[in-house]
Amino acid sequence: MESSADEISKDVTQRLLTCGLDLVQVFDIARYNDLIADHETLAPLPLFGRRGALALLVGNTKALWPVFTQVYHTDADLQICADPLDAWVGHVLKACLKHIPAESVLRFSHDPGEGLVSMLHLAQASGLAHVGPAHLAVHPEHGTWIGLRGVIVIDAEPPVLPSGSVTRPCDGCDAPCVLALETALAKTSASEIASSWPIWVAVRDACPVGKASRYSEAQICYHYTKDRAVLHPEPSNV
Ligand code: B12
Repeated sequence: MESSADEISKDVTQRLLTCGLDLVQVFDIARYNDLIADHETLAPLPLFGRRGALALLVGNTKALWPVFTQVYHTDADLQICADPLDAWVGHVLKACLKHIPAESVLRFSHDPGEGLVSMLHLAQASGLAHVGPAHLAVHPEHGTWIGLRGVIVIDAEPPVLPSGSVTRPCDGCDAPCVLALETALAKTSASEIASSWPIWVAVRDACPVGKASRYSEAQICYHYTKDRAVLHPEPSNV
């Protein structure tokens, strides 16, 4: 008998939570396919011959950092990876897939080329977050302080969810993030973020939502610069 969306998503959510991947949004992947239908460079995700299919969007808040740095500290293989965070997320999600009792497809935020998925469109389609004017997903509780890691699409019936609109935390906001983004773009090109990251952090800080969810300085520094010096679990870095 086919496992229900509820059973599968509860099990996956629990497994990922212990790995610091504390945002799991259950939805119907048909909503993403509809949203990107007219997009020139994005391809639809599989429906397994169904009208809709169960999907789990996986992300994180600041909860990821202490878990990840602890694992990094004790895992020699991870320490020699080109991108340890992407590698670890890959390991965790692939391990999780083995427990799903149906055919599944996994896509990562860092997948390039033909495998590219738009995490911002996924955030919007799933209802996890609203895409704000500074091209960032804005979560109703955590604001811009979330990472979006991957999506699992499963050959199972999708949940029956209300078709109502996503919570839109940007509605009624005078969008201070736009000025911060324009300031950052005036000073650097987007490809130079690592060398001028504080002015890019200001784009996130400008958002009035989710201030309490701001990442630690070490987590911020790592995400913008990939500086491994901050990958240590000392109390000052978590
Ligand atoms: C490429 C990319 C970038 C490029 C964008 C270049 C461009 N002009 O498109 C650059 C290097 C600038 C960038 C910067 C950053 N990014 Co980025 N990026 C991505 C990535 C890998 C792919 C985006 C993409 O191509 N989408 C598909 C295309 C086809 O969609 P699109 O509709 O055409 O374009 C979207 C984006 O490109 C963006 N966009 C379009 N034009 C511009 C212009 C500028 C200046 C920026 C910043 C963005 C932007 O908004 C569009 C709406 O969805 C995604 C992960 C993913 N797989 O989605 C992360 C992602 C969107 N980035 C993310 C982050 C966090 C950042 C940074 C804060 C740096 C960092 N890693 O910490 C900065 C600053 C962003 C900001 N707004 O302040 C997060 C967003 C989290 C959130 N809360 O929303 C994502 C989801 C990665 C993740 N693991 O979580 N990024």
